[in-house]
Amino acid sequence: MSGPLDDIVATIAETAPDVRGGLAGRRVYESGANPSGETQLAADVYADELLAERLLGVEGVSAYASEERGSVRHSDGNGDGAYRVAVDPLDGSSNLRSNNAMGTLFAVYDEPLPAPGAAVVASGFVLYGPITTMVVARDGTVTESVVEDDGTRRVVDPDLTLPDEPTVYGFGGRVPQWSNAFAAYVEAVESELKLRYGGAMIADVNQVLTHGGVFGYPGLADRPEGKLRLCFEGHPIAHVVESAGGASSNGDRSLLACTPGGLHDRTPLFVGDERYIERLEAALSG
Ligand code: P6P
Repeated sequence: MSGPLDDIVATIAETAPDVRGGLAGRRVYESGANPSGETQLAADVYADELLAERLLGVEGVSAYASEERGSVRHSDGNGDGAYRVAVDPLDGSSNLRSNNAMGTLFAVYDEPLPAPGAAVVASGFVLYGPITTMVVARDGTVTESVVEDDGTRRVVDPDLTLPDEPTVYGFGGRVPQWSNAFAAYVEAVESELKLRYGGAMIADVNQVLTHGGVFGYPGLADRPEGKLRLCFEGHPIAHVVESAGGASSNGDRSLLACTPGGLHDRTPLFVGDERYIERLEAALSG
């Protein structure tokens, strides 16, 4: 007997082949921009529309929000559903033109959006890499599956946990815009780990989940809040990584302890090995 959370996850998995199948013909930019002022690819809009329609049709879902939309869309039929889904339909879509990995990222909340991180009850992502995989975090456990062409899932890791031995790191933003404290932290990290940065958070964090290490996109001199959105990137990826035994931070505390003022608020974002997150917070606290 499946419940609403199972149905939400299944709907995203079943939509993944349609999203992936629609990428090739949608590498062109739309005339508009998303609420964060970023240019939109036709693929961004296509994935968002597919996911909105299908997720709002799930019994128990009362609202859908996405990085591509200015406001929350409420369902008609089941407006009193317990669950609200926040989605980054195509995280890293700028990688489409260079044919590099990207993904769909989601968080399910049991409070109205924008909600505190503590209201996240499930999270995960679909990674469109050489194969399509799906990672889901629920009830403290992270499951990794291969998503087949028909949208069914084949579990490949029923209990995905961050490797004890960290190996890789990846940090976004232009180096001249990093704070001196962050630059000093990175100088130590780069003497210990290997650089893996590909411009799509989901793919980069999946490297961390696979090989151990740390990923981040810091606050910058010209953008103190950083680039990534708390609702659509911070909360879901923090919920996944913390559920896998890692840690997250905005530089000061867990991203799941953060509450956005607005739906598209940005945040500095760090996830990965607890020891590297602790060192980061110490480095930035000075
Ligand atoms: P930059 C993709 O646009 C994204 O939102 C994240 O997926 C990714 O980590 C970051 O921005 C990449 O930003 O500045 O390296 O292009």
